[in-house]
Amino acid sequence: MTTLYRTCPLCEATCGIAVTVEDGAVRDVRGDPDDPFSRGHLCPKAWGLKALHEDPDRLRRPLVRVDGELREASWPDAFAAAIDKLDGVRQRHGKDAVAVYLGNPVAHSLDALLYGPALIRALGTTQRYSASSVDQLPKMVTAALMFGGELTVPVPDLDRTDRVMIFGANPVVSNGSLMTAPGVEDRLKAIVARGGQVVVVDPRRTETAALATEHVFIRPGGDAPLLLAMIEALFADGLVTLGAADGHADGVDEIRAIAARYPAERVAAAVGVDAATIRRLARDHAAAATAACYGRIGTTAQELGTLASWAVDLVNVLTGNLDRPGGAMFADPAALPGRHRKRGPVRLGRFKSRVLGLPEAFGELPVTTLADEILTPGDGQVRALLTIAGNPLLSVPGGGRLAEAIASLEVRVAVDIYRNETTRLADVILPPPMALQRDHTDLALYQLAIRNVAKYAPATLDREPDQPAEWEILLTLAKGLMGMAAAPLEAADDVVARELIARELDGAPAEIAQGWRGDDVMTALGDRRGPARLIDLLLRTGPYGDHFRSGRGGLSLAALLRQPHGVDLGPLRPRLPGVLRTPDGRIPLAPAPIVADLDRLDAWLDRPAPEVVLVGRRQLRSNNSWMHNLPPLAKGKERCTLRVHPDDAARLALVDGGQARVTSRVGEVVAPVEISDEMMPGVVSLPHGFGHDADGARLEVARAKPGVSANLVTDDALRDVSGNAAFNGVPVTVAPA
Ligand SMILES: Nc1nc2c(c(=O)[nH]1)N[C@H]1C(S)=C(S)[C@@H](COP(=O)(O)OP(=O)(O)OC[C@H]3O[C@@H](n4cnc5c(=O)[nH]c(N)nc54)[C@H](O)[C@@H]3O)O[C@H]1N2
Ligand SMILES: Nc1nc2c(c(=O)[nH]1)N[C@H]1C(S)=C(S)[C@@H](COP(=O)(O)OP(=O)(O)OC[C@H]3O[C@@H](n4cnc5c(=O)[nH]c(N)nc54)[C@H](O)[C@@H]3O)O[C@H]1N2
Ligand code: SF4
Ligand SMILES: [Mo]
Repeated sequence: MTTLYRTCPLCEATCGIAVTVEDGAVRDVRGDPDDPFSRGHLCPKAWGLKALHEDPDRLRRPLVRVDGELREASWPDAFAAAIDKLDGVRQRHGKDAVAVYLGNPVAHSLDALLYGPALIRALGTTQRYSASSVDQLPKMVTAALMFGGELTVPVPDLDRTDRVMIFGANPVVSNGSLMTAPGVEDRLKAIVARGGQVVVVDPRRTETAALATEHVFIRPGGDAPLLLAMIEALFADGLVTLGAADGHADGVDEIRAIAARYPAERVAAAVGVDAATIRRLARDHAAAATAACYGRIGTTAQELGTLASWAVDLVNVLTGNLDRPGGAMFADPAALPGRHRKRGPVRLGRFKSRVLGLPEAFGELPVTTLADEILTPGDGQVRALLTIAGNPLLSVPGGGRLAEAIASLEVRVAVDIYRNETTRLADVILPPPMALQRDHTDLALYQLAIRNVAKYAPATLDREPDQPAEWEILLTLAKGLMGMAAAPLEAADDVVARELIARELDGAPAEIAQGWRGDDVMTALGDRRGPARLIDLLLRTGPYGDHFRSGRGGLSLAALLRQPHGVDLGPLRPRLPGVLRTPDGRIPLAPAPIVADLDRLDAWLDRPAPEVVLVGRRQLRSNNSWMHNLPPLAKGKERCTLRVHPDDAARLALVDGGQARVTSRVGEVVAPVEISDEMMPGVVSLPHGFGHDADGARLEVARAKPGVSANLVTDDALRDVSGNAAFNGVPVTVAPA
């Protein structure tokens, strides 16, 4: 038996785990007490890793559709089929006829993060989609416009703050998002224990609200007006101070003028919070020695997501809390692609979607319009879909129409570990190794961590015989689509490495690579291949790196591998103005594209509130749509329930344990009712990611408790200005079924 250390990749918390392995089987998964960040913390989902490894439904060999049936095939045959089919569509209909969708696990996969871009370039399509546009796109837009980078997102400095205001997040269950903080529940409790305040603003009295010092119900969608009213109160009471942002931020007067239009008394009724409370929240926030404002999926996946995300950071800036210990700070990760590169101004909407004319953001189109692009005939119609670690059929609003659309395609190829609701329709499924069978570091999440840490783990378990690594799968597809199927994989990997080296040297100060050229760096990186080589490069050229100098000390992959529990790089440090990547190195507080969206906010304020709206809910033993097939997580009582306030239940004649029919513009579902005064009256909550009764899927455990897909009811026409889906605040009618 050996125990190997790594990081759990199942959510954003990055808990260190100790995996005990015997004869290629997982004996045990425990929290790693020596992990400097998580110190042994673990949630029940980590156990899912053992179950995931053992799951007989998890795919280990590729499947290719022959005579209508998905059948096991050899890897070379499956690659050839995938490339041939995708290329066939390109030949017949052009490059834009192939759409690609990247799902959430990509953010947790080193392989996919580093090699996905090569595949996307090889596809050469503008039909690019990802789970970003059903998730955090509004925050990416505001971070890019205000701070110059779409992941330059300030995170609450939880361990030192006196007060955190949490809008539309339930970190006790989700374990934190756009805020990497293992053991977040304990960190929040510690704030309360040291006499600080945790304030939760949510239409549901959540598990996080239960430990908070204050919970405020808010009408879904009301965050932007509420926050602007808080800002108005800050100005009115003379409480605005810029702190560390002073001298770096522009547009304070414009913000004052904007906020003046939204006094608490104007927004109170619409947001469902009385004016005195709004004014007090502003005063309390300003009075705290340090404070941070934080918003998550309830503030992004809603109609006014960009405005809400912007207003969250405005409060951080205007209370002097941006970039101050205890406030909202920027992480400084050890490995970060493109760190030294100069950036031009962020331009959104460089191209538009074909059917609805929706603007691209960061090279992608909103996935809520994927069905339109598939179903609407004409030049540029999408005829093939490549999904990588995604289950859009259950994850994207208007799932009913999307299912029809995906079924109508000429070709579907999936890189996925399961034959699930989406991939059951595929012509080829290429299954990568599971999480424990690959190298891991958190390239994306350490950019959002509340402490700077670094860690790298090689694969804990062997792959199946013949099974390529995920990066090899992606790169094999890439070179095949570039007409270079016969070229050796090593050569393609060298091209990827050389490109990344060029990118990292671009703009890098001379001392970082001793003035070396790309060839010298390539040589210095030695024999490693795949993600390991690329991470070595990023570590060594980063702020803690060895800069390729022996004797300097500092990080390299070799140095990190000697510390299997990870390395603590200390609490977050102030980073203004160096962290700013805006063209003028300043913070524009009132970017024009955001300000222009205030018209929609005005309309929202004036619009009568629907009688009932639907919001989402996450659950500890679940992970979006894909961990419902793991027995230790799936056991227990029915979880796909509709939570309803007692007053609503009485009015709508719903009984606890009875069935309710939820109907929206686009569809309906029937779900069991749970009556609970944790809900705000007029708001019902249904988790997403269920609906596991589709024909042709291979998810036998999940099928036993299928639940229904919330996204049969959420409306693909409801969007934020960024294009992000608004599945919070969907008008619905609810009746007994
Ligand atoms: N109504 C409603 N809808 C929502 C949300 C909501 O709150 N409410 N939340 C949204 C959010 S925040 C998100 S992020 C999306 C998620 O949307 P998606 O990313 O589309 O869906 P997931 O359920 O995360 O599915 C992940 C897929 O990746 C596969 N997978 C798991 N591990 C790996 C791996 O290592 N490699 C590969 N190649 N595949 C792997 C799984 O089998 C599964 O098919 O859902 C969104 N949809
Ligand atoms: N256990 C578990 N952990 C997960 C996931 C999971 O599925 N299960 N998914 C992961 C993913 S992909 C993500 S993106 C994160 C998400 O992380 P969180 O954002 O923390 O997730 P949620 O629990 O969905 O919390 C959203 C909250 O917003 C509230 N809300 C809805 N509408 C509004 C609104 O208009 N305003 C306000 N203020 N609140 C509103 C909801 O009631 C809910 O409590 O979680 C990640 N972690
Ligand atoms: S909190 Fe997240 S990272 Fe930690 S064990 Fe649970 S799923 Fe894994
Ligand atoms: Mo997400």
